[in-house]
Amino acid sequence: VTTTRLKDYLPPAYLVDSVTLDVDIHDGVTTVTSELALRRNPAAAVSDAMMFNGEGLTLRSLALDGKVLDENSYRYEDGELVLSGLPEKATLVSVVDIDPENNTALEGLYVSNGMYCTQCEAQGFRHITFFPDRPDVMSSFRTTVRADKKRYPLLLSNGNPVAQGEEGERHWVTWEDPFPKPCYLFALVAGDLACLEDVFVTCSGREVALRLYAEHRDLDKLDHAMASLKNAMRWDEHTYGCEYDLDIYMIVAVSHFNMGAMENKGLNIFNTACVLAHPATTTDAGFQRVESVVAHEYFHNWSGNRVTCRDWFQLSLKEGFTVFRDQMFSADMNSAAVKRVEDVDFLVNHQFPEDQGPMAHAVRPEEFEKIDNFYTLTIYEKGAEIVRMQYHLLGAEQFRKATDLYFARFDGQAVTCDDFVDCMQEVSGTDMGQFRRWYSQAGTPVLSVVDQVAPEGYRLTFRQHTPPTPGQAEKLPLVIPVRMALLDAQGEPVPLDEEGRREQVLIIDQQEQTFHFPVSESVTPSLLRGFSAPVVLEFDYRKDQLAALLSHDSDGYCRWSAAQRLYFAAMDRLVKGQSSPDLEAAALQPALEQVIDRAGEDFAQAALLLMLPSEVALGDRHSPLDPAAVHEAHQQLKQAIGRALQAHWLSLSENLLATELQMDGVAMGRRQLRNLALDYLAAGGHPEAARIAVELFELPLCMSEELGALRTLVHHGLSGAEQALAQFAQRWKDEALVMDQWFSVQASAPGESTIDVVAELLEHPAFDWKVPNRVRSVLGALAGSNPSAFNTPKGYQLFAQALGRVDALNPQIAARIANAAARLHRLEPGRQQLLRQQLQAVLETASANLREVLTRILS
Ligand code: BAL
Ligand code: ZN
Repeated sequence: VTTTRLKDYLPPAYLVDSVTLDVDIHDGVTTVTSELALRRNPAAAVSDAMMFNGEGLTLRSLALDGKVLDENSYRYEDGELVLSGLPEKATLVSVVDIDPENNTALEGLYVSNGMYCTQCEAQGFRHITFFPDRPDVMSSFRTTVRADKKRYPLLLSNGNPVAQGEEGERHWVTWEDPFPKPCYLFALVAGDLACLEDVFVTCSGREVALRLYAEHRDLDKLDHAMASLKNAMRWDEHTYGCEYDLDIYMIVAVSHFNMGAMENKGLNIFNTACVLAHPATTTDAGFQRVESVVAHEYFHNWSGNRVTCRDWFQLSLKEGFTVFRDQMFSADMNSAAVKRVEDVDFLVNHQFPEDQGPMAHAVRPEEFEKIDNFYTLTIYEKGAEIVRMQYHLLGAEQFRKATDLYFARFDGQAVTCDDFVDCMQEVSGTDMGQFRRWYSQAGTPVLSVVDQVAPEGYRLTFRQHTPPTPGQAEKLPLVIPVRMALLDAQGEPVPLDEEGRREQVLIIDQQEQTFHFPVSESVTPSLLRGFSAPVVLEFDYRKDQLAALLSHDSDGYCRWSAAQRLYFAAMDRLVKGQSSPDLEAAALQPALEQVIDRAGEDFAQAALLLMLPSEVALGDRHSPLDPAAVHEAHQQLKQAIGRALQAHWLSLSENLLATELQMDGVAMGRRQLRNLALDYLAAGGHPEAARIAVELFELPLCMSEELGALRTLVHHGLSGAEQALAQFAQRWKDEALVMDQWFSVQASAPGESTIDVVAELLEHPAFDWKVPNRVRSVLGALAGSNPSAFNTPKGYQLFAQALGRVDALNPQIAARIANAAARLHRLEPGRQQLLRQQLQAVLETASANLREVLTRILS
């Protein structure tokens, strides 16, 4: 195992100014010829030796400046080819054979449903040819793809097509990408695909051909991605002044894909799940995901491709920034308040737990074994929060000046997170020194707040503390912006100072700070508005204060957070046996009724406020964790709320029914609330629930309705569930993405007995260990969102065995799924021991990817 460390970074000895690739695809063997124009790097220490990465390549020949190299003139071992005695400039030609047909790891060049495609980020290019596979080597690429004409009529690569020809039954196309890029942005596709074509006219009047490719049967599922792409292109021009630069923009949908999508220059490759959308087959959440992922990959054209990362420790430079950009885009396209709550919900329920576990790392980590394991929520989501804080600290106008400077100064370069913050600092004149700790310090800060009403006014005292994380025991104070207001008895913000401002941003940059406000009445603090910093906020709210925040606060996040606090407190008491479910539901009822009464203002927001935090999130509050007790408490509260408000759930289930399909935000919000109401109705054991669910299932307007009904039937074991599952499978057997949902609904049904269902699903003829989406739909659902089934002896055993099987095919996916076991150290001793034994058995044969994750979990 080799550990790569940030402190050891050295610039490459040689640069590759240009690459000419020839990829000759034949059944059983693909031959790659590459010609690299090497030049000594003036920014590196003088050396005549250069290292090229190459893995799984069958080397046929190497030639330097036209002279064939014999085996004594280079060293090739452990995936590294080293050449010494290189002149100032040289041309290296290599010829290698590769085997894409048997590439189940899905890195480099591989085959998906008869189509050749690539995934090179982070280190896939080394599986295609010899190359310095590091992001700070940026080259212009000229790529020729050759293949059988009939079977692969479409031959794509980055940039613009510049030549093509035919040779008997074969043909070839040459592509040229004029923008220097690192090899992780290289892409190639050879296949027989359908195309949806459109045109976008950029702000300077250039016409860009937009081409979205998918299998012929999926051509009718590309319209939403196309609309999203055009919206994203326009938005980036308006918001960031970023104009698209090539003549063509292509997206290709691929069924076998490790990630969601990939931003290869001019030729994005997408997991079908993130690009195909049709109301009949895609849920509303799926539509929103397509919109945001299409935008995300498009935005990378500037934040990632034109300006890229110097090394992989800087991954959040492009990912955090680009997630922030896609979040703001989706907020502009939809309801900003709802979007913010959804993003915060995701962060606090998934990234915060990562910070509490063995995989905790800084947004700019110090070291890694396999970089693939660092495509994490911390890099992406926390990274986005750090950019968001800078946006708010500077204000929209200054922030735009800073990003203008960033793009102008570093265009065509590979840079660092510090370079990004430097631009913020330079433009604003603010010292960002302490702020930079957000990049280097791992863990979620806890901000404890107490208030005091004194004769001279109201006081808030803040104390910050970041718990230790693996390898980082000592923590320093961070800069924490706290947007806040003080609400009077009517829920109105009171003036906070002589100028009469009713909202302020307090900057907490020391361990402890107190702020005074000239307020004498009794107030409720509305803190961290808009979730102004990624911290855990502790304040001992009274129940009536939380109810008041939930009812009156104008800030969407604070309303949601108040609801979460109420739910968690109720369930915590149930876990500890301190209360009864009916008492808790009765106490919550008035506040929930207020939300329901106002649901018409924003259905989606109402649904977010009425939804209980997940069982996993509840479990994260209890240590040692007894998942069975947590499951019981969660079920009990849900059932009691189902009973207490059953008249509301019934009327929402019936009255929000639409008669005609609409796909706008309001219609989606209605469906979301309606599905939730139906779920509560079923949880409360209402006799009408099964009838309503079956009716909806029989005649749905769209997949959100159909799947919502199916989920309610299956998760509550209602009569008709078995038949609905059979019917659904029959109806959708040819739609892989819909069948993923069929698998996932069953694997996530709460309760211990689901583990037997999962065992059967893994044996189902439609289950395929080689398709990441299918594997995730069962194993991801089980381990990530079904704690009552997962945390059983059988659950652990099945999980571990499956992990080993996935790992033998696809190490990246195995490692990702293994992260679900990261709560091991929180479990009660009995389960902890069982899970540990199972994981240890897998460790013995684990790939490097899986080993890194398991070793951390088991340490
Ligand atoms: N760069 C990997 C996929 C993404 O974040 O866009
Ligand atoms: Zn990205």
